[in-house]
Amino acid sequence: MYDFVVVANRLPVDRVGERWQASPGGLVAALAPVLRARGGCWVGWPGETNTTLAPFSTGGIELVPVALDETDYTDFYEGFSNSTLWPLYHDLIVAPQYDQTWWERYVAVNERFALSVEKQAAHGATVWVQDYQLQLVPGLLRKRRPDLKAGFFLHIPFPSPDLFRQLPWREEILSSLEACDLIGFQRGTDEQNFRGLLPADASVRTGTFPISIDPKAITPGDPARVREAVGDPELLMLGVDRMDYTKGILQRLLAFEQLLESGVDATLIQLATPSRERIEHYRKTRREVEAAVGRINGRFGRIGRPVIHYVHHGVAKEELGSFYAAADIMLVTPFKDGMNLVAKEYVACHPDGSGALVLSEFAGAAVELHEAYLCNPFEVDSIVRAMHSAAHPDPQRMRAMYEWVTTHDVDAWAASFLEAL
Ligand code: ADQ
Repeated sequence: MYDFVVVANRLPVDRVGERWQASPGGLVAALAPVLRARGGCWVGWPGETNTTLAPFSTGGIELVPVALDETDYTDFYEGFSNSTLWPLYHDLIVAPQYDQTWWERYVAVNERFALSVEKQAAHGATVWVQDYQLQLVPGLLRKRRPDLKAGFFLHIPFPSPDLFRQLPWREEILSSLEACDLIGFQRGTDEQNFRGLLPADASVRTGTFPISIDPKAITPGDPARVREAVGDPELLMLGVDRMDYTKGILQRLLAFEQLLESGVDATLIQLATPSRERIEHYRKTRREVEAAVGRINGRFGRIGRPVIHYVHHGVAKEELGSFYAAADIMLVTPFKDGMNLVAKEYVACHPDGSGALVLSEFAGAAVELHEAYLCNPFEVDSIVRAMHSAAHPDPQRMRAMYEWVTTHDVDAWAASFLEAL
């Protein structure tokens, strides 16, 4: 039995051959010390369907796997989580689908997670539930284990009340979240949107806790090698994203194309990790991005000198630092984003005031990183204007952001949430 339980859709592990290896990430980095100090465990899905595993430990963290079968994956994960909630909470960039069967699976899988937590949690334990896939867990725990203290953190945006009210199962989700001792949001706007759905005298505690990165885990590496590999360009721009329609990758490419049309000599590296590839909207996003990359390279590239270097697979964290450090301009242009850690990782790789960040007003990170070159990703011209400004950056702006990111790291984030809880 544990006094502290973190529950998230995913366990922080990946299978490497026959073994399970801790997968690096800010959340684990922040929570591992807390889990160790408080004798805690992490409940989650190991990332493979039809895999039933006994609890095990890796990297000094106790892990409790929850099994998902193929139907759970399609209806709970791809369906309700990523084709209903994800687009709804990102302000309908694509239309959410409302499907009773998916909802029923979402309920069933949330019950399975809650049951696993109940088994692991000691009397009076603190449970920290992560993200939109598990919004029913707090309500289930409150009913069956009123002794537990439950916190919930939403990593993605919370939509305006009018959008949220579209959801056929809005009452169920709201009443579960209201059972929390504390709900954390990325931005004040998310918190206000949520509170807008509650009666004025509602007693549930909410707060704003912008997530951050572990600056020690991302280091500049070898930027010269990256620049050399792409032909030592005059101006090097970079995009790093999951291939997701929320990230505004196509708009960014169109802005880059416009910049080249205006005679600016620049090269772009776009790293895109494959994501949710069985969902049609994600496949469409990929097709559009790849068509644009091909077209723009066809128009402006020369043999051996493409203007866009595009990679559609994950890049190791150790290597990512070299790309960040090499880039003169980082392009972060999501239509909507809870926070966007890529923006903060880029800043962390520029301690000397070099570089410039073009950042969407609609990323949670814009609240803290207001020294970035802000743009409206729905207006391609706005991205182009920000690119032009960022081509002649004021080093004070990057220094100010570096100072902020390194003093407001993910440890501080976890500590502030847990203290408030
Ligand atoms: P994501 O939507 O996944 O996260 P983000 O915050 O940018 O977005 O985190 C992505 C992470 O994956 C970063 O640490 C980045 O380094 C890594 N990554 C992205 N592309 C990569 C690539 N091509 N190769 C290798 N690594 C790559 C969700 C929300 C965000 C919120 C986070 C954390 O959507 O808004 O900031 O959770 O709360």
